[in-house]
Amino acid sequence: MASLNPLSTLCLSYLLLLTLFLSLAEPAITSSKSTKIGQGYRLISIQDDPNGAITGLLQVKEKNDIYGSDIPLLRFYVKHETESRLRVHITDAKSKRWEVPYDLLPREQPSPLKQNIKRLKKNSLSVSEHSSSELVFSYTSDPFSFAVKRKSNGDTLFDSNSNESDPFGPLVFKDQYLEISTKLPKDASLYGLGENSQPHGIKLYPNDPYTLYTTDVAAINLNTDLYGSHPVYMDLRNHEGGKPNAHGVLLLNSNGMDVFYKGTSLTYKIIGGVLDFYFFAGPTPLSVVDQYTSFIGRPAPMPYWAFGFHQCRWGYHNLSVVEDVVENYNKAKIPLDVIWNDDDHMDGHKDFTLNPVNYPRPKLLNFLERIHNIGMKYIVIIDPGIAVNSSYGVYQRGMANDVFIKHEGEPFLAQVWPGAVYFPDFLNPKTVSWWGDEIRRFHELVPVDGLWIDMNEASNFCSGKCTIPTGKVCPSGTGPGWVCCLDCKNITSTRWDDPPYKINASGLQAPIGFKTIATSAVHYNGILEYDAHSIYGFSQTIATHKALQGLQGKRPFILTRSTYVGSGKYAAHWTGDNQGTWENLRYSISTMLNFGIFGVPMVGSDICGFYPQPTEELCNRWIEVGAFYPFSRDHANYYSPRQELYQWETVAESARNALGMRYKLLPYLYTLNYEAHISGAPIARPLFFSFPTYIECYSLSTQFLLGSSLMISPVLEQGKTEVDALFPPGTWYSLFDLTQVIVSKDGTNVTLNAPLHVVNVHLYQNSILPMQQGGMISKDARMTPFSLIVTFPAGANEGEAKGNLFLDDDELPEMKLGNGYSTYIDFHASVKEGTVKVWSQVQEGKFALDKGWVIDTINVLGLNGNGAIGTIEINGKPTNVKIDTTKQNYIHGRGDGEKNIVMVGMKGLNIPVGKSFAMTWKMGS
Ligand code: MIG
Repeated sequence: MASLNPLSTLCLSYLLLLTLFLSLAEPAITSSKSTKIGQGYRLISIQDDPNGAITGLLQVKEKNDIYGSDIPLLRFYVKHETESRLRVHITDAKSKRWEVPYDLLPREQPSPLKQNIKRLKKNSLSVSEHSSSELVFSYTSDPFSFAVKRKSNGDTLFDSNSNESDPFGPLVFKDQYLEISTKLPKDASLYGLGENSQPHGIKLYPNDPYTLYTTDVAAINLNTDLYGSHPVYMDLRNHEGGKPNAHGVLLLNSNGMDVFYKGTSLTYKIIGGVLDFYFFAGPTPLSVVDQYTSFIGRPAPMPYWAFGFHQCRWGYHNLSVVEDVVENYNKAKIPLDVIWNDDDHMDGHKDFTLNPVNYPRPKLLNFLERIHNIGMKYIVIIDPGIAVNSSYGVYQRGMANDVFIKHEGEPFLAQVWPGAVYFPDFLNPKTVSWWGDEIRRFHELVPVDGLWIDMNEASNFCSGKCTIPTGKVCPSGTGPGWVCCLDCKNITSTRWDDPPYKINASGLQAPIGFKTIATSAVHYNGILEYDAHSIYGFSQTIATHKALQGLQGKRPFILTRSTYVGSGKYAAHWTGDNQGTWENLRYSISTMLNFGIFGVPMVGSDICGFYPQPTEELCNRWIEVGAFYPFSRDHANYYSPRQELYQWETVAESARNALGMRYKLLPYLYTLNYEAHISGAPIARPLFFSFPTYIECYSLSTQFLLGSSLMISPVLEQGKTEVDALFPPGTWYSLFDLTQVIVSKDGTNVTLNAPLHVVNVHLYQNSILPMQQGGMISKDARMTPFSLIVTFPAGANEGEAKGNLFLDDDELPEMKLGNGYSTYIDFHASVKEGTVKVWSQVQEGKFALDKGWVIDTINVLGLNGNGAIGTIEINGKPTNVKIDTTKQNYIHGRGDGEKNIVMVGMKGLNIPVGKSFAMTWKMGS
């Protein structure tokens, strides 16, 4: 134990405290075992609703008092909101219940509850007949249940009907306990339900707990509720002989919940709100995220530099250290776009302040001017807790505007780094204005380029009702600051603090107010923290976005720890306090891929781990993975030794390789951001997004794709210099060495060489990948000439390839075509009987022409031949550019059927990116 670092000791004490707390608490009523709680409801009427929906009334069959008494009459409302989206909303028929606020997540309102409820006896409406929809709704009346089927193949996607033999019961609807289940076929692969570290990988694992409740639990983060809440899953099925089908299911509810996935069923147990289901028809994984994000909000456009590399750490004690870090990156020739400050720049850990000694403003401004001049950016952290300190302007103005969350009429008192704090209530419009004003003031003090919002689950070092102890000053700061020093009493007297059903909070059925805002605290308009807890970070993200957008007139960059359904429209996310272990390196892939499905594609984990200190080898391997995270940032804990990439010579070399490649891929990454923004397509994707029929990749969590065709197969284990990678059927080309070819006939595993500095990246056939020449900073890399890699199936007589490129002025708030500051290009290529064609179709080329961008190099891979080629014509004219034909080598798949293949490379082309071109030539034989 002596070797424990201070933070793990603190975390350990957190655990001990929690265990102690729990052993004193009442034994929990329920376990994870499913029990049938009641007899369910009976349908007593059903009718068409004027707006195209149908509504019905449900009457409870038999009341009981388990977890409170049943709501006697429910109203259900079903509507095909679009051809691919079906909504099923169930609530109390007589009174309004809590729902995710319609202004935070804009959507249709179900028709209002009727004052005079008529009990129609009509019972035979068939709502399934919405002619064009792929989703068919049906129900049973007694007990009430509903099902959703796929019209084209009759597949049942969701079915809440329970039989004697099912491990779940019928619908339960009480004020503080809602339960509903669905049957699932054995071969359904489910993804989503986070945020959760998912030790078993991306595919949901039967009987693993999935508890959704935003929580800061760094130390025990396996299979527990983490920082975000995303009650949505994608279900991918490939019934034997059939085609693969994917659909999505969102239960839009912000209350704490346990979701039990048992392989052939899934049960939600929720402690409040309503049942508001949205079914997304798919049928491909990409169309599911498209339909999902068209509903919850499309992913935010990111500025170009956000795809550069970021360096951060907690414990850059003064500005010279920060300057030194920037300098050392430069010396080590490792690219760096953004330098970050954790709370070290603050005065007494107070938001929006500067420490006058360690971060004197004139010096900081001078530093910022220097880095801004070369295109680098600067971001700092903000926590939601506002120091209770009468001489602190932010606090004074907050009090004057009455912006804080209340408890028994007084601002709710908590403790975070600055000591005693109050939490702003971002559901209050006055708070949103005040917050915007504080951000504006801060921006005048320090011209930051983005904001990092942390601790917004919300995290609190204390629990319960607290007061400031008299005659004692709470320590502020990183060490003892962690321990609660307020005088606090547990609150157990209300049904909000001590609800009848205990979700598996923190993995330990912890009280839901443990180390956060008491759930009996009150927001604007009487909204209870009990209901709004998991949207705290979301509401802060929206307020912060509004402030930055209004302020700079630029595209905001926000990094948030806590997320909810829809956060991706405003912000990027990092996966919080991970550990510097090989397991955590692996988990980072699953979490990243999940967030793509959640509509938050700009995501990454702390590279090399937050704590404890990584080994040198691990840090090498981590940058090889992290260089391909959509959001790529090295970050470390206060108590960790320094872990910037230049700290070890071997890591620096791996970083130059991997980040060097990232910086060449920036135009591709940025185009993927555009795709995400217009269609929800994740930037980093599980392989099944591109290979939905290839069942072998359904649970693959050790490799991933960037876009549709670039596959990363990293080393994730200690001591390994090879990696056993899965290659879905087709031809794959090594991006680091274009002559290395893998032909995977029906899908195969290939053992790849992966010495310490090597990460394997492969480009799939039929692709055109736009790249540039890289550099030390994205601003410079962005102005270098372009190159295209065109890939055909190896040696095919006939083949096609496609790719695209989006370019724009990345400072503009919107990312779109048609504003005069953007260009979009479709690249095409074909080969047929020895004739090769490569061409582009440019939309709105002016922007690219004005920038002077040119294509310098084109490499066409996988062509059948021995090396001789005919004259290359560009736009009908012969060209005399330098042409190389290079023999390509099969490292897998060479066999009788394989032909000799070559790569044709052209250099010095000088083709304007902004103008459509066409080139053609014949392969010799
Ligand atoms: O309780 O600001 O996840 O990235 O370095 C720790 C200090 C508070 C948690 C964040 C971490 C950050 C740290 N913060």
